[in-house]
Amino acid sequence: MVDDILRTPGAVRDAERWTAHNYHPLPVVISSAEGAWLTDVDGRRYLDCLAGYSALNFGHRHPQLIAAAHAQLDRLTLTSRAFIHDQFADFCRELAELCGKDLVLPMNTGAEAVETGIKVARKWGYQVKGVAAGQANIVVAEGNFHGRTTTIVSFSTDEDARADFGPYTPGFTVVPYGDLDALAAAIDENTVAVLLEPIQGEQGVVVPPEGYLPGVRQVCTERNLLFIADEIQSGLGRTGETFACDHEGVVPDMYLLGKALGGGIVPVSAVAANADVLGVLKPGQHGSTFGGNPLACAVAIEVVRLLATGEFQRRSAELGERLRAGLEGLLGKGLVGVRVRGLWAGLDIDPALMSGREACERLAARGVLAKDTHGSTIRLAPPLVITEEEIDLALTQLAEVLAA
Ligand code: IF1
Repeated sequence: MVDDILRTPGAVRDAERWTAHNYHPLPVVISSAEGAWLTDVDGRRYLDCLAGYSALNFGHRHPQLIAAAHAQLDRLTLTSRAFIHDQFADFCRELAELCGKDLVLPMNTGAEAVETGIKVARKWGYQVKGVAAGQANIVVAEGNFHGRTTTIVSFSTDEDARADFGPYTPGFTVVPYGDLDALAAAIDENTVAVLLEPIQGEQGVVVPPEGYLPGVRQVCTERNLLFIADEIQSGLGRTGETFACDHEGVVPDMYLLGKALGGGIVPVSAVAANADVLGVLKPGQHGSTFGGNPLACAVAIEVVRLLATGEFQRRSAELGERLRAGLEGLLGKGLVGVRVRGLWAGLDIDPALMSGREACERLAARGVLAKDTHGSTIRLAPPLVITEEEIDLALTQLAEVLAA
């Protein structure tokens, strides 16, 4: 069983020898991948039900994305933003149009998009809303995950992510997720924004109560503050819509995007917002060496075009219902909780049975790769190219792990 997947002790031990232990990976050493399938150094194949934490929504090495990368690699890879390049305007325009926003600010990692959103919201607060200098605060949710920088972990409620990284950045108010009254009560004259995941990923795919997101939208409009939606994991087709906010027809003031925007090939993130918000930034006030580079733009343009057809959103919605039916059929057979939105599921395993980690080790031994979040909760997030048969395979293996 689990020992079988330890047949690559050399490669696993070598990896652990030379790196900081900020992860506890499964002892699986991948060497190639295509679509929803990974192959390890011994030729064993695994169905990928993590998809790089939703960075691989289009599967491993999607032909259209790889072709765009190859073509750009043979032409131009980096200029810095000191100059313009011929992929830049198309990327920014097509992404802005996908978001229904005036402007896009390209960065690289999700955390950089979140940091950009925080900085822009604060500057907007001082220059547009008229908040007293240095007094801006942002309302965030318990159970949030927005990245690993010292400012972002300053408002984390996860001690593993936060402990011993102080002194912490002030200016954040934490409220219970899904509680609109608590959120409204936390707003004061210095509040410039509300920053939320429309669905909390790392917390275990926690979907807020119906009406919560529309309520947040209304409160932000009424109280003149920015609704910042972190769609870095929930966006770009994962939940069966382009954005998770779309499920309730909510349009945030800022979309924070990342992960799948880079097609699983290069880190690409972005902030999309209207000119009255992103317009507060003047030359020299924000940036990054690689943000909006030619290779990133060439790949991300194709990602936006894949999404523009609606095909991946439809697949996620339709196949998500098959996933939901299968998982709900396991309630009482080892699962005590199931939350599904499109091809994104949080499963609470009966803690008396096993931990999430143990379940993932047993799934790996059966050729299915997934990742636990906390305790006995695991997240399933396969590439949106997965087929019905592959979903059934994952469900069968899960049922057998739970029954064993
Ligand atoms: C890890 C999970 C964690 C994110 C949301 C911003 C970011 C993330 C909603 C930052 C990143 C990644 C980070 C990675 C594991 C994974 C993750 F939720 F997806 F499972 F950690 F909670 N907003 N999530 O989910 O984006 O800077 O990483 O590009 O740090 O272990 P990033």
